[in-house]
Amino acid sequence: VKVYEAIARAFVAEGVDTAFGVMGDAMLQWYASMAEAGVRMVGARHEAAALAMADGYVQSGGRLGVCGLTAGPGLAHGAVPLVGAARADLPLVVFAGDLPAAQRGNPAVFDQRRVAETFEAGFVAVSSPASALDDVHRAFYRARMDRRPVVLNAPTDVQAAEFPEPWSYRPTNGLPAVQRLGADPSLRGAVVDLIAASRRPVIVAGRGAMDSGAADALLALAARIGALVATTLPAKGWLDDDPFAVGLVGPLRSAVAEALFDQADLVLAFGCTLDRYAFTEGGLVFPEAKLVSVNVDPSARPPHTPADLHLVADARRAAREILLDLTERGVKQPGFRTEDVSGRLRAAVPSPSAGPPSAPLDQRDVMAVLEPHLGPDHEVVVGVGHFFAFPCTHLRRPRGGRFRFCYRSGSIGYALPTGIGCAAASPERTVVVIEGDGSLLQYVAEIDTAVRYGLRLLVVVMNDEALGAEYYKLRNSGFDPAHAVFPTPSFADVARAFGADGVVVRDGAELERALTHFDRHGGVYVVDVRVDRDAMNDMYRKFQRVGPNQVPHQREPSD
Ligand SMILES: Cc1ncc(C[n+]2csc(CCOP(=O)(O)OP(=O)(O)O)c2C)c(N)n1
Repeated sequence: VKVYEAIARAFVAEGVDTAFGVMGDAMLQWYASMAEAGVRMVGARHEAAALAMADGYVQSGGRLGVCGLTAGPGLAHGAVPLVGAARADLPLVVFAGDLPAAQRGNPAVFDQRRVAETFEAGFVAVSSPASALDDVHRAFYRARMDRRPVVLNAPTDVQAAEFPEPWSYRPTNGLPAVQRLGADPSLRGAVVDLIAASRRPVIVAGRGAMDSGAADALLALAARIGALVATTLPAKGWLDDDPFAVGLVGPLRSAVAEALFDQADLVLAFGCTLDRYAFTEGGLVFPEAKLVSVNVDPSARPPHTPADLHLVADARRAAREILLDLTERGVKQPGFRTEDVSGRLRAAVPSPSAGPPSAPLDQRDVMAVLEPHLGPDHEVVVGVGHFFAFPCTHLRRPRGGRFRFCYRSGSIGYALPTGIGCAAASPERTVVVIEGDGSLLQYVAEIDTAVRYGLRLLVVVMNDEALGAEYYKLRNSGFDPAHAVFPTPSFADVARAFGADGVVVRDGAELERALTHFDRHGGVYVVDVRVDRDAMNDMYRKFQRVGPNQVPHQREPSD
């Protein structure tokens, strides 16, 4: 048995049944050994896309992801989604074939350790045939326990050596993923004091709270202390059933939330990294409030927003324990939960997009037509660009369904591959990718991958025939925005060329017909929606100080 086969067997022992990658000299025997051991190998067309697929697979399936990349340009191509996965705390093992040191001068020799370090991933080298399984074990252990991508560097000379039998491997997949750390009781006491002294508290829940299953605990706590309930973007819509839910924090917060947040005197942030987008971008979100952070791992990335108190604890456990403390001390207060606030949240907010859908479509209207097509089995993957704000502000999360975002490296282009990873992880669901035209063209070849693996995938292209983000920024800085206008091909033709299907739509009725077609027929379907290039999103309006906040309050999702 060669070392690459022994390693592939260890991956299988770790419970890996699907992996993503692009083959190359430095890892093709491992790739083939994985396939022959029964692993579904999803061969992408580009390494960055392969890694983004693994990211989507982890996000959607909640399981560790695996990606195999070759030496030199292989891993380097994957660098940007690697940093995205690192910042999203995703457990991933990247099998990175490498050339032996003796091959210096070969163009495919890149320093993989430095790539991993620069792009914030862990690094484990397979240093000898005898240590190979220990090295694999270390990579999986660190990926799972640190919740981060780990580059498993495997030089070809070590891979091709005979494995010194016997093969014996103790997998890490039985390790408990969630450990419910409790908070230090005296610090908890300090939080209870802050709550008792507060009049207008807000609970902000992030992805960590969602992962810990803290919904009931947080809503019970919020009810007792009279808190408004808000979420960060990754948890968008998660708690919207609560009558005092006010939607997102950050620059996409609604007008009514913004006015209420201005009055908040205490924020309890559960499972949030306190990043700049959620709390400070576009002006302080909670200008008057004390801030308490509850997070299992406060050291992963230092918070951008300073908190007054950090509880190192699991969100669900901490919320329950704080609630018990409050009950014991007899603290119960109306806080923000008054008739007045309730009335403001129930008041209808007129949609700023006017009248019947007409060409070119306003992106808000696209969301309105799309929303009734989404149900509990839908996962909506949103890319990066000017269009990004529209699903955030004008599309509600389907009850039970999910949003997935791919903004953590700041890169455009990853919604399609991330969606492919989601679809591979969760074939029982329907993945809807919302992507810009410029972004989609970066990894458009992955339509081929989606077709080859027979996925069910709807791609909604918000096609303004421009790099819309740049279009507005050029205009704002006094340049001709036409520099950012790029006519596109018909994405319906592009889809058909890859063996998928698609349609170009220019008004609401055509969009409705296209979505109904996909609901009935499935497959990989690309809807090229021609949208109004000049309808600015609310985030840009905010950053460019164009009039008052018009983001509507999104009430609980429809059934
Ligand atoms: C890799 C990368 N290149 C460039 C950018 C800068 N950028 C941000 S948004 C954007 C426009 C994307 O265009 P499109 O996908 O059509 O969406 P739109 O902004 O038009 O809605 C660009 C080029 C980036 N974020 N990442």
